[in-house]
Amino acid sequence: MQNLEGKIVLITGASSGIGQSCAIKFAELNANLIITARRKDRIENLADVLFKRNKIKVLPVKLDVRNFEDVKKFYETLPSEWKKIDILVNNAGLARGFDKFYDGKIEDWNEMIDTNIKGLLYVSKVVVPQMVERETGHIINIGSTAGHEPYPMGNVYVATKFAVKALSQSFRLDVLEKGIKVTSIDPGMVQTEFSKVRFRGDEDRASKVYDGLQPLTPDDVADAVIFAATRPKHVNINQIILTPLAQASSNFVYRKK
Ligand code: NDP
Ligand code: 8X3
Repeated sequence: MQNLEGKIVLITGASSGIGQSCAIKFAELNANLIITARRKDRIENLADVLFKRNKIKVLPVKLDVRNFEDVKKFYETLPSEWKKIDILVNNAGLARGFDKFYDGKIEDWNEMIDTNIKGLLYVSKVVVPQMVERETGHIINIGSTAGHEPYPMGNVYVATKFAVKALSQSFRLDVLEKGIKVTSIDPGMVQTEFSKVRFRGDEDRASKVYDGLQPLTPDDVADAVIFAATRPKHVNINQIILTPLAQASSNFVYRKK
């Protein structure tokens, strides 16, 4: 595996799930990490663990990706040795609610759109110009199988992940001539805090989502991220779609009774 020693990796949403697993795996490859999320205690604890375990530099920064002024300030106030970010993992995201669109809540829609689409754009807007200037870098967006095919009651979440797919493809076209890589990692069902967040803390309902099948783990997804991030300079992984064995697509899941 390629060593990423000296590279700077920024991961959004590193306090849990896929983002946290990515941080652990990038640290194992000796990259230096900027880890962000809103839950400061979690990213500070993770930073401590990774610093002690892997002897890398880790900068935990509290950041809500929905607020452009905060995102701008986050980048502007980074110590200069941290500004040359080599790999950006746009992972922060969430689903809220599971309703027919006509029963959906406006505040849920806004939260998903503001986080999954606008947050990804805001972070990319502040981080990518230095990649363009240096003519190097890699943007890795976490999409979803939901960005390929809608599922009933997925509506607005699905739309945000279709948007992520469109943005990944658009970013690729826009930065091609600058030698910057763009990858979309599109998982199916991964057991993280995702369903707990979607159902606002209802653990019972959240665990039922994975009844009768073995879901992906966050490490499975992080492995795909690391694969994309460690290809030779001339290779761009455009997209990886990975699902549990029991899930053929967004809509087709086999559950053992
Ligand atoms: P988790 O809920 O475990 O993690 C989500 C992460 O996003 C947390 O670290 C959370 O941090 C962060 N986050 C949410 N909102 C914000 C915000 N406004 N600002 C900054 N950070 C935020 O879920 P997953 O690990 O599963 O989700 C990660 C990504 O993977 C998401 O984009 C999701 O859509 C995608 N995905 C998940 C799948 C699944 O089945 N789990 C499948 C396909 C894609 P904090 O709350 O501390 O801010
Ligand atoms: C998140 C997973 O099952 O809602 O993208 O499509 S799912």
